[in-house]
Amino acid sequence: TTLIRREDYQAPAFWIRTVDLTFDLDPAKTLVTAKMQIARNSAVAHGPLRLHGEELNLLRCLINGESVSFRQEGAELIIDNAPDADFALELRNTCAPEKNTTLSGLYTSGGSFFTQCEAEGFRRICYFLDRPDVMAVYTVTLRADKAKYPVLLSNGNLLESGDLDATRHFAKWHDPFPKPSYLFALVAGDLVAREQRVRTRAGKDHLLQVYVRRGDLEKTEHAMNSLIASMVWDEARFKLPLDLERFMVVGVSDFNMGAMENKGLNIFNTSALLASPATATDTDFNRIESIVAHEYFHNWTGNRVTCRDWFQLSLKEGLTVFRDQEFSMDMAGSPSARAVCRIADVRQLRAAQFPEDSGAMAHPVRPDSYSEINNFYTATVYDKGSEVVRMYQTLVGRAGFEKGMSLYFERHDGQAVTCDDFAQAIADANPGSALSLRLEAFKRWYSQAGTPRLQARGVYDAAAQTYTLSLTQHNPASPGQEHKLPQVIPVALGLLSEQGQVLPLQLQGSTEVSNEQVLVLEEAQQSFVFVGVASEPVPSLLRGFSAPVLLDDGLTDAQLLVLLQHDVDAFNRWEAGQRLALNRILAAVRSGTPLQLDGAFIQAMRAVLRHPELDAAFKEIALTLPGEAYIAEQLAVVDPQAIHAAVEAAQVQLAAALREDWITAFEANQIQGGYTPDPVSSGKRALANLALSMLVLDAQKSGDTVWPGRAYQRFKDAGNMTERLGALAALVNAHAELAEAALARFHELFKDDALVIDKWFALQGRTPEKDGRSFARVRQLLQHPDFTLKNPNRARSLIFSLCMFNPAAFHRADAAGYVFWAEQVLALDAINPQVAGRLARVMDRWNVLAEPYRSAALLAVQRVAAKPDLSPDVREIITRALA
Ligand code: DPP
Ligand code: ZN
Repeated sequence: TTLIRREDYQAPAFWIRTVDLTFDLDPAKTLVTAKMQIARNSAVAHGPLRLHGEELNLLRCLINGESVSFRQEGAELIIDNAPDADFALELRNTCAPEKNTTLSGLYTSGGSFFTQCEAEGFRRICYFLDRPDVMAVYTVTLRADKAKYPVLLSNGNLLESGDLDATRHFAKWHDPFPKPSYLFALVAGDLVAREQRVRTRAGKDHLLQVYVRRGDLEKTEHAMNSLIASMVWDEARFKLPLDLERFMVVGVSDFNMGAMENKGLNIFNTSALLASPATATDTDFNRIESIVAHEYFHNWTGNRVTCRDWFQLSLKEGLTVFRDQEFSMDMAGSPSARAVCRIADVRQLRAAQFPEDSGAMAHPVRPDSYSEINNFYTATVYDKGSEVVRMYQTLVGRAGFEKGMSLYFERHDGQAVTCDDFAQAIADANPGSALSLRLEAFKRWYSQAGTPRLQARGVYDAAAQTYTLSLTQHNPASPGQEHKLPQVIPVALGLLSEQGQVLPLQLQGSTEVSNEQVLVLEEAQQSFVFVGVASEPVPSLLRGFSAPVLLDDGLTDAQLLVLLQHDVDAFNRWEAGQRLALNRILAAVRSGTPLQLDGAFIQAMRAVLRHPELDAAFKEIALTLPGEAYIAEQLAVVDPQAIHAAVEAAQVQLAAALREDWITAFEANQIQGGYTPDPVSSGKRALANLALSMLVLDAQKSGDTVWPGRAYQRFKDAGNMTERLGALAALVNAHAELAEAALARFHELFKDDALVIDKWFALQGRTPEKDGRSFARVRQLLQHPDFTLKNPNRARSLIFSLCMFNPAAFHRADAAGYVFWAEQVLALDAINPQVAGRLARVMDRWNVLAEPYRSAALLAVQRVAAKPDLSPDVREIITRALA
């Protein structure tokens, strides 16, 4: 496999101005005719026309209507004698959609046709310059059997449709916006649509459609509402309107990603689209809202302005994740609900991106090289990329950021650009800002991998009434990056008195006094002196998680307790509680002694749970212990069993010590009346579910049968999936006797709903280990008639659940978990390399495992590496793991 390097970028030798595609759709053999208008790029020296093509059967190749000689070399079609003047190229080829299990290119699912072209799927449909800087205007004609495929969709606007003969019909679409090939899409099948006409602020009318299979229509209301809310929000916040008459969203159950932002024709994994109260949880409702928004927002950040090359992926993904996170916060409403959104995003970053950034696959937000771009749709590009965009906003302010966005579109609408172009636009719109003064240093966030360590130490001088805060940063080495330069780290902070009152902030030499400030650390070490500090302060640092770093603030338990009780910043209030828990878990893991929670910690947690003003959603996240992956990040040598044992002990002890409070919390957070997924009710359901799981867990230890019985009753009677799944999970995770009956009943109830059966598999894949039973169950479930590796959602629900989210069941002393992983990676690789590549990532951090896990994990990685015909996807991941 070859390594592609960012520094080797060259503009294309040819431009494709327009493309006219005709599809004769047939599952076994689809005929594709492509007519393109091509122009030489005068900026590039004379050379052959090289088109990408994969697994295609070429039938015809004409230039200006005449046959021309060509060569096929690997996955390229090469025409050596292409004219210097503009010319017409006509190509004809076939492809085999029903044999396409990779779900990249054109494929069939449930008897319909779908496409997925990002990143390089278009070349699996026809020969093309399949790179994002080649933008063409598409006209697409679809021809197919009328009875089997009554709906024929492609990007843009419908020009014409009608019958071809007695059995076949056609539809012709035109997209007026030039676009890269990765945004092409077609759908053909027996689908139905929910429709809504809307008028934008600008007074334009649009038709919104959500297409799904018959029977799923009633599950599209939430997606439609989310789409309308996204439109309204983007116009209000960034003045970005919808630019097409028609905007379509289509659901498909076989899909590699969450969703895809094809111009005017978004294609969604049904898991990110369909919801009803009876079948989807609050988490699903939230996820759908944010993914519908994400894909819609791509229409500007990604489609109108796209990426010059795939190294710039975060240009569109980091920015669009930032936009969907801002949208979700604005939708949440209250300050507390906003904070809960922020906390959830940071938890996700810490669970997935931090480990990535310290493992074999660590890469900068703008990677320097790849061999398979599909491997770089990562937490770093997406979630760290979003944090980088958030830092721009922190440095230039909200209004300044909006000005920067306007300038970005003014300069680059219709272009394929780079992360540098974005940075420059934000900086140029904000001359003299904290960003513009240090733009080059700030851009190290794009070029340096790794999570910077930020150390903060404060010294109070009572006589001088000064407080000196010393900040030190260090970014450990990453693969290929031995030494790193200091990064620009915005540190939002406030000071509290030891009684919890806000202390005003005034930097030495400044006349400005405020309650909160953003310090900008740019050197390896810097000190900041605050004057007029009346008493020894407790610093509240990195408020709202103002930079994606690992903070060591050296605060004592007493100081953390002040923050937990009094900080005005809800994020840091939560963080203080997490730190108290983390310190205790780490102490137990490091000393190898069983965890024993102390009275002060339990009392603090009780105070949160009983607090009269904090809302349920906040209590639930505050009472949830830090994730095992994030705990592992704090340790140089990782013993997953020791971490799990400590977390489990903390859970059991919190369950017992707060039993009466859990009962109160459960009773107090019951919701009467119908289901709505709003933040207040979903917060109450989340807390009630947590309380129930604690009560069932405690009952398992004490032998009490009342709470398992109540959980089973609630499971049976629940009026919505959030409560039903919560009760089921309480029983299953505690290994309660009633769990078996409940699982069987759940399966019987939902056997016809694939997305719910995914939950049934996932719950079992994630069941905390007890005597090897959870692992054994997963092995057994592989044989279940409902299980298949071919459907990515199903494969993820069982296999990824075990390997990625169930460390204690996966990391076994007998190495059976690793053997299982190797088997599944190889089996998946033969079907779907993209999904296999994702599963291969599980071993990114084999190197930091404690023995005996480390040696056993290495053997499993080597076993996969020994397979000669691995996909480039898996080969790259495995090669990096062994580097
Ligand atoms: N579909 C993926 C996303 O929206 C890739 N663009 O992030
Ligand atoms: Zn995206």
